[in-house]
Amino acid sequence: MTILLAILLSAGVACAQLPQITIEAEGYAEVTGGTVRVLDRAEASGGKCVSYWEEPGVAVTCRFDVAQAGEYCLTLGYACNWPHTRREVRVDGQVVPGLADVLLPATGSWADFAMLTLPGPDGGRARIPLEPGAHTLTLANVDSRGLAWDCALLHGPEDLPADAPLSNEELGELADRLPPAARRLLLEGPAEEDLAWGDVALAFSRGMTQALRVSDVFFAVPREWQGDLQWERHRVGPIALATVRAVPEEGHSLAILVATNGTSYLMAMAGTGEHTMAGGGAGGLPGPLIAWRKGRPWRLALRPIEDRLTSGEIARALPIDDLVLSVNDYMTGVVVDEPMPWLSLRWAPTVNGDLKLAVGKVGPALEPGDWTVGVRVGGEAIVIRSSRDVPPALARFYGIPQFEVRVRGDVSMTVTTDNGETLELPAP
Ligand SMILES: [Ca+2]
Repeated sequence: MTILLAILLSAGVACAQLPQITIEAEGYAEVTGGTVRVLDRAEASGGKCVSYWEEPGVAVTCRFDVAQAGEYCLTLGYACNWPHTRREVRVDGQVVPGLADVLLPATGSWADFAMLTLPGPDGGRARIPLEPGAHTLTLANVDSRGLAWDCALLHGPEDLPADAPLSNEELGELADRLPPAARRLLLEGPAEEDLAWGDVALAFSRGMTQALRVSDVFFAVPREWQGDLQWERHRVGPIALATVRAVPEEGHSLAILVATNGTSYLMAMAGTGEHTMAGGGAGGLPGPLIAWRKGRPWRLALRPIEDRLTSGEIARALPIDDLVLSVNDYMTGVVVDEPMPWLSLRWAPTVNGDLKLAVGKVGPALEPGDWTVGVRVGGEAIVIRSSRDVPPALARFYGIPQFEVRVRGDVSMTVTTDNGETLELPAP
């Protein structure tokens, strides 16, 4: 899927999407300063890569053609079993400013090929201005270490073949496309009106979750959600709770329970009718996804996640950096193109009569130990609140249907209705 992320290149000037140019290292035109060997590698693009060029100064030059003028980003495909290696990057024989000594981190083994978008001097990505016509790309060995060079991609900034470091300007432009609450959390951190505790911060707008930051990973909902929404905050033991209730459409109701112990995040959704989560899906945790690495923001490439989801490799858990998103049923993922690209993860709720429940978790684990909340259903509205507020006996006396929701430390859940019906949600 084409990712139409129209990041502005410079103030007030929108960049037309640039075509992606693929250069296979094994199709090189010239090798100087030494020799290389072309290896067959099934994991590599085109099934081949260039390797065995440990001598200092050996340089591999490839030819490529540009059809459309523009400032291109450069992504290298390679494998490296050293802790890292270094290469000088030249275009048309000239060293690209900032790319005289590019660090290529280890990929795990000589057979593990990875993509790296080369960083630029502003903290973002390197930009290489190219005019239409024939050009050359050269990689030169500057540290006497090996490199299995597979390919190079020249592409516009809207393309994300790999995770990309963002400059402060790019981060600001991305934030400007988010709702105000999400923008604030991204750029300024949690505010007083957010649910914030430890590594977890949630920003709400009109009661709806708009953004989530867990440790160094940021999620955001890129659109406002309409509806009559209310939310409250509680504490149950070591767990902070935020509850949201809504009537998104006539005849439907929705409740969302957000729980955090400061390092993990749990979201449980209960609803009637078609709606159990904003966006129309059974459950979701939308993007865009940004992770801070060594204090710098990186835009996470959506394509690999999407491929993994659609290929069935992702069943109930998705690692994002050092965090894990897990749900109570199988996930699906789609990249939604409007109004800006975002990744929507969805999973099926467990159904019992008219009540639907789904639970998802971000983080390694919630603090061990049981805790309990009550779910009160009054008319079309569902209220999740601390069970201590409405004792079951009192609820029965007033004829208020009630659900007891027990969320265990492993994030499995049991929902018991006042009729004694029990609904089990396995741990994600
Ligand atoms: Ca190749």
